Amino acid sequence: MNIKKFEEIVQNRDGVDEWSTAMFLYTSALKKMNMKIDILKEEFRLSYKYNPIEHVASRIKTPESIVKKLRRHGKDASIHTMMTDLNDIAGIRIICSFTSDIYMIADMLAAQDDITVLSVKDYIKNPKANGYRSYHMIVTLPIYMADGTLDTNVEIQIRTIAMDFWASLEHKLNYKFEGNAPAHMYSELKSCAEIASRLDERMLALNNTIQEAAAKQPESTSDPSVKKGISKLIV
Ligand code: 0O2
Repeated sequence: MNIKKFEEIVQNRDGVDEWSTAMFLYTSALKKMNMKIDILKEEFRLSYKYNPIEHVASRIKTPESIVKKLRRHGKDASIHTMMTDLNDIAGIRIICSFTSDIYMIADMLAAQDDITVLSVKDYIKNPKANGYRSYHMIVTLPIYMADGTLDTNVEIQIRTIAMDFWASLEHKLNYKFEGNAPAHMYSELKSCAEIASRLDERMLALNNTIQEAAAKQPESTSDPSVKKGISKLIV
């Protein structure tokens, strides 16, 4: 984010405050990202009869969470530091079926002309000590306003259903115990992370076997009368 340009734009607008303009930018960036993901999903459905994306969730970080994170980083709570120091004010989470889908989606988004990848954290290849796995990208994309263009950051988290299941429970545990849960709960969670990782590997291997078997089968085994009915419907 070009903070000087942002501040200039706000100054030139009578009666519009910094916070509303910042939120407008982040909300617009999320709308653009959601649209891009929707288009990818549609294209997959149309061209490959396959949907690598199970679901998508997006959110704007709450003011409380912004202040807490700035404090954690030893920064003062201001709109200026929020915009220069935090990359996840706008966040989008993409849940995929298989680990291979994660890398495919990440590559497809990174290849889009108006998306610039600022950083990547691959917690799948390098899981966190607590067992957290997910693929994180900080990207920036242009938001065209009436009086200028501002590149706006979005954090994209891409993970499988199993990784998401685990992360939700871990988040719940830390929220409930404010980071001080009994040790046995953390070790149980770590063990669950390993099971989730094995599950992802086995589901991917099984899916690959199914795909290979399907590729060897004759094109369709469906009932000829059903096929005839379909061809009547779709001319
Ligand atoms: P929220 O409430 O989800 O927005 P940081 O290390 O957090 O100071 P950075 O660089 O943003 O700074 O960290 P990172 O590792 O890229 O993590 C960013 C986000 O990933 C977090 O945002 C979480 O959403 C998620 N995340 C990272 N580690 C874990 C984890 O161990 N467990 C779970 N459940 N989620 C994790 P916030 O701001 O922490 O929280």
